Amino acid sequence: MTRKTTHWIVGPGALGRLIALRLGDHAAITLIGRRPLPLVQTLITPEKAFLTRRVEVARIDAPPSPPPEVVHLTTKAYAAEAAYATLATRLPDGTPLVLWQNGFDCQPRLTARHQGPVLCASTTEGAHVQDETRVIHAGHGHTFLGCLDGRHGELAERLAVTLSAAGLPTEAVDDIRVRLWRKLAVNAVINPLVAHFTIHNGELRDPPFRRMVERLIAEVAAILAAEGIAPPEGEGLAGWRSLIWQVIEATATNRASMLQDVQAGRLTEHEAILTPLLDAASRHRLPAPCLDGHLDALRHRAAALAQPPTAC
Ligand code: KPL
Repeated sequence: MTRKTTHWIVGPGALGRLIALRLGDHAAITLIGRRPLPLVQTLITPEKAFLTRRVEVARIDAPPSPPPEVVHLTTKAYAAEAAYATLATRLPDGTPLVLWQNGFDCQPRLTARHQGPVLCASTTEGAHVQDETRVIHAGHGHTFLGCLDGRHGELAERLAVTLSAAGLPTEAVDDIRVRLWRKLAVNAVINPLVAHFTIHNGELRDPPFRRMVERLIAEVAAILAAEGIAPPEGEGLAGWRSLIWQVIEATATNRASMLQDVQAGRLTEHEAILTPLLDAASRHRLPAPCLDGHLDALRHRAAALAQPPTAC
């Protein structure tokens, strides 16, 4: 019998648990978080099947030994560097690290900081947590995997095979930076609007929101053109319009991740998604008033969340 490789999955939110439960039959998995989770976890598949598995769980300040062969960091973008800092001293040099964060913020810093190969993942798998023991895999997606500087192609290929065999179709790519920016573009247009207006993605097609979507696409397209990032199909503004309206159509009934975060009273990933665009806008002296307004509003909300409630 071939020995299973050991994967640590750090960040037991929806994505982390989805990966853990899918990978569980193909690798030895430990799910690592700030607090212990119940050992028996269930994944409800898009086909409504129940996949129940016993998983190894551990606290991030007391990870198990021996060390893993691969670490998947699946925390929200804003928590990734703190989680990494807690773990880093326990990882032997050379341990491969896979970053599953949205946006384009912590990835270059963690790539520079980690003493070993770092791959970034960009995924359209949709999952949300139902409770402490159940996670819903809402829709099948596709994952791209690659290193920001184009190295470690063989490792990316190997992990893509493992993830694909586990039911998470994954492709190793040598342009992950472009893939991350494309997802960021989609998220920057859809997420702040649906979170602000508390609407499903499909409602963005309706008259009052359509114009707002178009204005955001125009800002994002100009910034990405200046950064040399092309849309997957078509060119310039037309290509970005086609991509973003396709995603809105395909995810019409979704409650986007940022809306889910707002409704659950959690911090949102606005910094990882909007700040890289606005930094690029200011580097290229491009106006981005709509993106700027959304970042401002989301920062105000984050600041209010951080305040202790006042007695009244
Ligand atoms: O990725 C998403 C998210 O919810 O963050 C989109 C594409 C907006 C789908 O809801």
